[in-house]
Amino acid sequence: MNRFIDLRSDTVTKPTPEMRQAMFSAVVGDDVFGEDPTVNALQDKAAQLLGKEAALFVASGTMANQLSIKAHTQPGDEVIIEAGAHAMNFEGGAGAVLSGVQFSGIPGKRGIFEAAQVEAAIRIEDVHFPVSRLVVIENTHNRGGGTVFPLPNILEIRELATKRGLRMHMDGARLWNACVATGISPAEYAGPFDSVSVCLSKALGCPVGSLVIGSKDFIKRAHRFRKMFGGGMRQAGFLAAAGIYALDHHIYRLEEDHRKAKKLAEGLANIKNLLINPAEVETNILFFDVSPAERMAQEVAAALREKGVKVHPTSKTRIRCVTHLDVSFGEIDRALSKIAEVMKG
Ligand code: TLP
Repeated sequence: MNRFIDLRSDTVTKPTPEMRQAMFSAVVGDDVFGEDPTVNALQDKAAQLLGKEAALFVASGTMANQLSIKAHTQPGDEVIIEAGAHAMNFEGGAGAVLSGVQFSGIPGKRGIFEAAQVEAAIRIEDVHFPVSRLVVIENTHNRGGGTVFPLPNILEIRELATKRGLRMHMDGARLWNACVATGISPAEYAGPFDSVSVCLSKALGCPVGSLVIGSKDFIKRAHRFRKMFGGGMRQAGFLAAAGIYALDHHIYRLEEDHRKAKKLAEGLANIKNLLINPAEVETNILFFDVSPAERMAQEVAAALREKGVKVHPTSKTRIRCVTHLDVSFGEIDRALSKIAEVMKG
């Protein structure tokens, strides 16, 4: 059988031969001593790209988010975040364990919320309440369906946050997709935030790596917590070299992944007994629902796997597909015909 068409996530992308070459020839040193020139170059490049003072290379998107939460808050603080956000739901309860914070999840429309909702969630000064400290925005929003957070909303939320003394963090695991979809630069998107996390390991082909980006003082605090969380790496330049290569060569091509997702969505819309609105597909993530067929997502995913297509069931009836570097337009066609076969029963 041919290799699997893997639509579970854009995290499955593998380094290209050129990226492997860049990794192979990286000049490295001990980053815990601050002496890895390739890590330093990646951090400088990322900070510059996002228009901030400094950046810190970390092992994962989870670590980037949780270090940011830790660096912005005190135990007992409350973090205002969208109810389906990754940092609240899919990071193993880390906010509670590592930072002692609680989350106030506000319902978004496919992950997007408004300043008025943040305002309603801010606690008044009273000993009974936790202290509202941080607003987290996920852009693009994973469970929302790869939705782009509109910049005007962000600017309104920033104005409110400044007035009410709140900090702002962006979970930009897929910020690159938002930038390519809108033409808004990473620096423009990052401007209103006190900190941003970005990932290199999603859709860009890197084996490992994320960055936390912010002011020099913030990064100094995050660096201390990275040490505490056990995340200091030594000759991490081999990984950072992949990141530099990805930032230079793999961002502009995300536009192709977005076209693949649209094509997949439009094809799915033609399959009976399956729910999807292709107009809602903004980037590389889409969800479809198999409830009209009275099928369970797990069972559909298992049947698809038998036919060489991997997808990600995310609830009883919802399935996620993500397009990326390692899936071609031809494979999208093949996946569509397999999905049609499986949905016929
Ligand atoms: N998301 C992964 C898995 O957790 C499911 C995926 O396949 O989408 N923020 C956002 C918005 C994310 O989507 C993810 C990863 C993370 C943070 C965490 O990144 P990692 O996996 O590097 O810790």
